[in-house]
Amino acid sequence: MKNRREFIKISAIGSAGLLTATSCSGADDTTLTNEINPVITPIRPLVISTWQHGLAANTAAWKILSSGGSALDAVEQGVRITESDPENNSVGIGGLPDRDGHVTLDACIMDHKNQCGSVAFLQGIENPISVARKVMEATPHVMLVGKGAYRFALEQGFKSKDLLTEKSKKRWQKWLKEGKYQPEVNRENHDTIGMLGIDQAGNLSGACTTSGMAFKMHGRVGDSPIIGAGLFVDNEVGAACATGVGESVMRVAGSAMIVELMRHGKSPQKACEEVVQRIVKTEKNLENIQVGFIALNKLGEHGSYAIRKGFNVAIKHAKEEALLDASFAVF
Ligand code: SD4
Repeated sequence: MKNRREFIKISAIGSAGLLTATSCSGADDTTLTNEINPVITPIRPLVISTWQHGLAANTAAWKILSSGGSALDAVEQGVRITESDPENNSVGIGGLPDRDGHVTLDACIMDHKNQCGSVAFLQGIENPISVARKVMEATPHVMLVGKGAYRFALEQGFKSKDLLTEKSKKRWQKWLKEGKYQPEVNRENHDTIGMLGIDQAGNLSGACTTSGMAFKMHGRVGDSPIIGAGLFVDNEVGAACATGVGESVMRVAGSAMIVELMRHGKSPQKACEEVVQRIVKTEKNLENIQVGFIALNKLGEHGSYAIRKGFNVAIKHAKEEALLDASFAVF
């Protein structure tokens, strides 16, 4: 596994070969400018996603991106892999339940035309990201929640399924004995998948999907389905998404803020750092909180940053496939 310093080194060497990379991928040779390189050729297509499970999700997304498909299709198909993995206990089937034993899912998706769709507090549907996409494409709304979202999913042909696996049920039963029925703020138990992609045409999209904080209060919804908090895409500028304690992300409108900072000239890395620092400055309960962000701009430049050690990011483009350790604000 490469650490960030090694990766930065590779990126710097790699920038000399970008023209080759883009012509291999069939992308056009549009040039854009940024603060470091006066003229650079965008790296695309490219996909970046949160945590180790992002590697498998990126592989699915890459199949679409590398054959000229859209970033929107890529991010949807990518995160579906994680949603459908019963061994992952933070997303889709196998997700840890709330304190009453219900698996409740949150997801959102956003494309390059500023269109977005979201579902929250959805139960019994394995792939909430695809329901979110249907909300975006087949309704005049952005967000459906709870029973309304479930009914809509069934109407759209999604199948109902029990999402509580034996493994997750056992962990919940153990928590009931030890957790005193108190929802826990935590720094470990959150591995949402957020994915950002840029396609050969230079269009950005993003997706974010989670079962939320383990053993949360029934009815609790985090940042992940909230456009602007868990995810934001602006095709003129870039895209960002979040993982970790959703309450902390929502309080700073995290992903929208990162995109705005990029609009005003910050690199994806600097923009992630600034928003994490805002959380660090204002959160009272910092020792129990982990938050990580990833960001991508129109040049294919990306960044990631977390409150504390342990957050990692999966990246894939024509020249590289890697899992990178994100840098962080506090130990
Ligand atoms: C939430 N942000 O529900 C989600 C949890 C998460 O990585 O990101 N896990 O607060």
